Amino acid sequence: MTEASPLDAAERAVGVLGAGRLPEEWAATPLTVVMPTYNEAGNLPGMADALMALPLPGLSLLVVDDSSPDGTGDLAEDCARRHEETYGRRRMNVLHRTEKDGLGRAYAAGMAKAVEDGAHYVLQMDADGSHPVAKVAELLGVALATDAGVAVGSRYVQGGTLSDAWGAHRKLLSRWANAYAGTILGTRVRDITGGFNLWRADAVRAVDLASVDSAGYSFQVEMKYRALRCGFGVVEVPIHFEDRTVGESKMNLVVQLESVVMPWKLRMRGGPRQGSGPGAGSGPGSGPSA
Ligand SMILES: Nc1nc2c(ncn2[C@@H]2O[C@H](COP(=O)(O)OP(=O)(O)OP(=O)(O)O)[C@@H](O)[C@H]2O)c(=O)[nH]1
Ligand SMILES: [Mg+2]
Repeated sequence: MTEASPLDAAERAVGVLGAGRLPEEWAATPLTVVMPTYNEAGNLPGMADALMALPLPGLSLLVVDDSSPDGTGDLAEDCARRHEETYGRRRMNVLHRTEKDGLGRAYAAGMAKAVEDGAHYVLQMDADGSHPVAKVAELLGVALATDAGVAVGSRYVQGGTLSDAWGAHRKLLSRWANAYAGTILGTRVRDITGGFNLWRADAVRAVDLASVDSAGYSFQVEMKYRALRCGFGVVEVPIHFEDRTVGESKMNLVVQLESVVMPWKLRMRGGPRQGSGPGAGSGPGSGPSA
């Protein structure tokens, strides 16, 4: 695997981005943002508006709602209609699921549908405003410039920052969770637990979503590990991570426990071998360690 620092990759991409806009053909890349929602009525419309306003005509949004009691699913349908009127074409869709089934299952369903429907790239993004909309174009630019299978919006590469609303304890816990999973799995991805990740369609297909084990937050770790095992390049782009200001976290003890156990499960089980993916060995940035 060719090694290059994530910053090199970002710089190259920014070079191509010029004044911060992607070249026209790149901006038109079919990209689907997959956004799982559970009780995000206070956040979703603003997120959808901000995404639609990006200079990325190829971008569409797929909301995956688990029958939120606060009506997020209906609100998302209203947004989709409004945007259809504004842009003269359907740019937003909603996948309605019958019950709360975990963030991992919601992402798996949404990502599978996005690729099935023809997306060349799929972006995982939370609805709570933690992930910066302003970084979407850069992630796409970096992925296209570097041929990485996965571009991670990273809190833990140089230039990445965390919300000041996070106290020292929470910051430490997040760093520890990354070091824990990374060490057990032997990867050098700095933000392996992060949830703001851009996937190339062939990498999504290669990881085989139907067989992913994680129901909750360990989905992020399991997916990146699978991509590395398939030989895809993973590159990290620094982001600022904001704390949610509206709505409530869905983190609970069950999903936290799953995150503790999952790295051991993955390590024992192994997974698809490196070199089996079409992007094998070609990606710069943080690859699997030897
Ligand atoms: N469809 C669906 N979405 C979910 C589920 N659990 C969480 N989400 C969504 O996944 C995203 C992340 O959830 P959060 O509760 O913000 O989790 P987090 O970001 O790890 O935790 P905080 O830092 O406390 O916000 C949000 O958009 C949630 O609405 C679920 O079971 N089903
Ligand atoms: Mg959150």
